[in-house]
Amino acid sequence: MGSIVGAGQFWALTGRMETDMKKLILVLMLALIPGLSLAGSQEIQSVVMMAKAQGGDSCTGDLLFSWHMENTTVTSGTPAGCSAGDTTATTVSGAELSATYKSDGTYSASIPTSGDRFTFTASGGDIAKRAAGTISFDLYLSTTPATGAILVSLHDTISGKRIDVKIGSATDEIGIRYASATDTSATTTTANLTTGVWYSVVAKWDVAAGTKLSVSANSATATSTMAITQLANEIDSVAVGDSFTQTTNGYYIDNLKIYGTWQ
Ligand SMILES: [Ca+2]
Repeated sequence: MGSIVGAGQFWALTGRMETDMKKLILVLMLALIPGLSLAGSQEIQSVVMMAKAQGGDSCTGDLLFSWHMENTTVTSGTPAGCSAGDTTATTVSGAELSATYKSDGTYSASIPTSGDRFTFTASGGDIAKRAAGTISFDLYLSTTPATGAILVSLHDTISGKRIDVKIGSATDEIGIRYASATDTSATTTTANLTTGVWYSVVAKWDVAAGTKLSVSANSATATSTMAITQLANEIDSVAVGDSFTQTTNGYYIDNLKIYGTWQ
C-alpha cells in the first residue's frame, strides 16, 4: 500500500514535475498527431470512394457522355452515367427503356420500329465533337435489322450533316458514316452479327489523322483513310436509335459512351 501516492503527495509531485510533464505532453502530441492525421485521411478517403461509387461514372478527361440506359436521366440509376452537357433524354416515338435485354444494370434502350430514338441536345461540342471522337456501346439484335438502320448518330442540324453508326448494306455488318461535304464510310465485312447476342461496338473518327474512320464489332474492324471534311457546325444533337425512317428494327443498345478523342 506504500506505493499509493496520496492526493497531497500527488499534487506536490505534479507541481515539481510540471515542467517535465509539459515536455512529456508535447512529445506525446507530436507522436500522436501523425497517427490522428493518418486516421483522418483514411476516413476521408473512404468517404470519397463511397461517394464516387454511388455517383457512378465521371465525365472527366476525354469521356464526355456515358449512359447506361437505367433512367432517362443519365446520371440516375445503377450504374449511373454522366454527361458534360445535357443529362436528360427526350423520348421519340416508340423508343423505351426495357428490362427485356440489358448488358448492365436492369434496363437497355429498346428501339423497336422505324424512327424510334432518344435524343440529347448538344452545344459547343460538349457531349460529342465533330473533329474527333469515339462512340462505344453494346448492341443486341432481337430481329434481323434493316439495311442501313441507324444505331447512334451525331447531328449538325444547321447544315443537316451527321456522323452515323449504322447497320451496313449487309444486315449482319456494322458501319460508320461521316456525312459532311461528301459521305465517307467504313463498314465491316466479317462481323457476321447474329440475333440474340450482345456485341460491343466501337466507332471512331478523326478529321486530322491518317486513318479517318474505324468501326469494330465481334472481332472485325474496318477503317478508312479517305479524307473527310469536318461538319460545318459543331454537333448540336445526339440520337440513340433510328433517326432515319427505316423498316422495323428490333434492337437494344446499352452502356453507351462518347469520347472527345480517338481512343
Ligand atoms: Ca443498362
